[in-house]
Amino acid sequence: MNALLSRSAGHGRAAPPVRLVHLGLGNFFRAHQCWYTDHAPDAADWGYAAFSGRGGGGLPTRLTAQDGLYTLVTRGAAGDTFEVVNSLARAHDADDHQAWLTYFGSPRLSVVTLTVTEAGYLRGPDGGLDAGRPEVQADLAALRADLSAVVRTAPARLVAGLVARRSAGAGPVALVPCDNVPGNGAIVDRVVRDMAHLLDPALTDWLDDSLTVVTTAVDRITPRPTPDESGRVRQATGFDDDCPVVTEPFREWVLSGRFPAGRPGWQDAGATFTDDVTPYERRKLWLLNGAHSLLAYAGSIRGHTSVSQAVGDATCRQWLEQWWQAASRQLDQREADLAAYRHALLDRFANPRMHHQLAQIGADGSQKLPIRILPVLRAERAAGRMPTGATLVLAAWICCLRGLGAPVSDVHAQSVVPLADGPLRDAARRVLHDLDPALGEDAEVVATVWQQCQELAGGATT
Ligand code: CS2
Repeated sequence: MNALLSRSAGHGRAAPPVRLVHLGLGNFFRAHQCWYTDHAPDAADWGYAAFSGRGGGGLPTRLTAQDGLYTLVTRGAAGDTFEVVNSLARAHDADDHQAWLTYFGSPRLSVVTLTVTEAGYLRGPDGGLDAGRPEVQADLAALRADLSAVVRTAPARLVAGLVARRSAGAGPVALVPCDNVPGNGAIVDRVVRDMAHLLDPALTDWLDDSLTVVTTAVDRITPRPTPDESGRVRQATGFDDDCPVVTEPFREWVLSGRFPAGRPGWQDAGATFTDDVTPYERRKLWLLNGAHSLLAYAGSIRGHTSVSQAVGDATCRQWLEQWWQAASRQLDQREADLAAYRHALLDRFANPRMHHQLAQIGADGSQKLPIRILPVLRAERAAGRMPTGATLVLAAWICCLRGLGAPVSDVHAQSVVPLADGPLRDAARRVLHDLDPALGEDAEVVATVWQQCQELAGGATT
């Protein structure tokens, strides 16, 4: 008979002591930060307590039933490898706020990592915390009444934890955002300080002394697992695992910043520590994520459902090369290094065993395109060029908003879908204007996007 993963049955090792907290317990965290921690030479000293974000979907309960253990399936083009990851000591629901506060109040806690998505930071147009939002107001009111009240937004949860830490005299701590957005450290620093200031301006001095915020670039393609994954794990390992994670062999973690209370030896597990993550971050966001978005929209319009299918289509490949040419012109690395990176990306994308769904990548274009595509488009326009590889991504997104290709799933669907409605040229101008007013006013960009929308719609297979 098969057995559910459990530490007492000898699967995995003893749970390491909790010295790390994570907010945003999901597949990426388990394939990335947990994996690096488990592969550090001092892994036995560093355990994670992870909390689900909004809508945890029962994952903490399933993980707790397995003592925090889970199988990481590393899916190469030639086959799978299976390993039980040991670093997750405790898994908690988002609402388990007392546990959150208790960890923050412990001097053993050294590092808090985060994957809450860009939308989770609740930023307003000036980049700071959008204090006018009802959920921010609700959390502030709750904290003003009771500092240990249950709060729901990421900034409020962090500030509540930091207040508990200050009260307990538990010492300094590092926050390590691992969201796929440029300058994630500065973003978190700003919203945490904004929230803290609104709650109690006197917190600022303590934050100056006791909080460091690290900036990171993260990479590991981790598709949503399919329901048959547990069956494959059982067959290969003999374990019952209710929540395995599937990921690719490649991984990258680049970090910049200070860890005043220590950290695991992540560098010995392959993480890179540097003074400036910007070159890594841009290369990844533009060449990998920009290409992903291109394939998600243009590839789905051509009838494909997965990245590997789309990248096997000569037309998509041609568009991909056009995008990469434009993006590479704006990157500082040596051309040979960029060529090698693109070559490796093609192998990663073409992995036929990954089944990375275009619909998953196409979600939240309103959040992703401004950081993946627009910096390149703006820089190319400023240099007097028309980067058709960049405009095509926007054209394909507009077509999807109009009902072709990948279904729309976007935090801002309510405002953005109506913009894409009506006569095509006006729709294109409105969507571009909403992304960046200067783009909506650039007649050549509007004309190019309009033309590309027509071509895409003409060749659509769905
Ligand atoms: C993808 C990313 O869903 C998406 O938007 O582009 O999740 C991508 O797979 C990761 O950034 C890879 O590290």
